[in-house]
Amino acid sequence: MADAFTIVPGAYAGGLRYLDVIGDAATGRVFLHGAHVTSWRPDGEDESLVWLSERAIFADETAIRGGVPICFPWFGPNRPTPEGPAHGLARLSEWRFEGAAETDAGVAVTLGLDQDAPAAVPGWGAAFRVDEQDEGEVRFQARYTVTFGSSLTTSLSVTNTGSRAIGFEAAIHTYYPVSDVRQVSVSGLEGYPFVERGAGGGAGEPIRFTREVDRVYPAAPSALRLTDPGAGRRFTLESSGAAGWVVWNPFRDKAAAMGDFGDEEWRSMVCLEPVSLGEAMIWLQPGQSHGLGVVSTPQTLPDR
Ligand code: TA6
Repeated sequence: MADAFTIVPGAYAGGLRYLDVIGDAATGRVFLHGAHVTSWRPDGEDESLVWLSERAIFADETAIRGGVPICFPWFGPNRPTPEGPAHGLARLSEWRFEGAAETDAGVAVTLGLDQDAPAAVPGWGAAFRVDEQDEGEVRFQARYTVTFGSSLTTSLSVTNTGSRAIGFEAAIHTYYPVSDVRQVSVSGLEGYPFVERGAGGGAGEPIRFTREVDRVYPAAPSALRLTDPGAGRRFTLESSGAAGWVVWNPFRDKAAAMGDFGDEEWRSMVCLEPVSLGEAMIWLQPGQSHGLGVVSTPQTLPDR
C-alpha cells in the first residue's frame, strides 16, 4: 500500500530546511535545525495546536521561539561550561532526517543527532556531565521521533555510544496555544513540591496564571491537564521517562524583554515540559539508553 503521507523535503525558511508532513490524521512541520516542530494541525482543527511566535527567528545560531524545542543535554542555565547556551546544544544543531512511516498514531518522523553534528555553537565535547575519575571517550547517539496524529507524540531516545558514563538533563519544551493564559488552569501537580524561578504568579492549585510563572517540579506524576474554557479545549499530557515538569508563562514584562516574542503574545501560550534535571538528571553507562517524551492529546470541552 502506498504511504498515506507525503514528506516535502528541502523547503527553506530563513535558510533553515524543514519537512512538511501531510498525513491522513494531521499535518505538521519539523525543522532539521533542532529537530524543531513548529506546526501540528490534527485533521478537523483550524489551526496548529503548537504555538509559534510571530517574531520567531529562523537562523542557525538561534532557537526558534515556540513549537517544541528540545532541551538537551542540559536544561536552562545548568550549562556545564560558561559559554554554553541556555537549554543545551540540541536545539541549535542540525539533525539528520532518518525516515518517516505511517503508524496507527499518525506519521512518525525520526531524526538523528550525535557528537559530530554541525552545531551553531561548538561544545559537544564538554556538553555532558562525566565522572572525573573515569577515562574514555564521550560519544552519544540521539534519536527523536515525532508522530503527527490526532495526538502529538514526541520521544527523545539517547544512547551512550562512548566508553565512559555520561550524565545529562533533558526536556521537551512544548508551547501550547491558549485563548487567554489568565483564564486557563493546569492540574495534576497539586501538592507536589516545586521551585519558582519566576515572579511567583501561580495562584493556588490547580495552577492559574496571574503573573510570570516559571515553576520546576523536580518530581511529579506523568499526567497533566491544561484546561482552556475560552477555547473550549483541554490538552491531556502523558509523559514517559521524565522525573518531573516545568510550567512556564513569561507574562507581560518578560515577554516585552524578549526580541523574538511579541509584547502581547504572552496571553496566548503556556509551556508544559516533561523534564529530568538536577539530582534527577539521567546517567548512562556505555551501551545504555534512555527515552523521554510526552503524548499531547486535545479534547473538546463539553458545553456547559
Ligand atoms: O522552561 C522555562 C524556561 O527555562 C524559562 O526560564 C525561560 O527561560 C524559557 O525556558 C525560555 O527559554 P529560552 O532559552 O527558549 O528563551
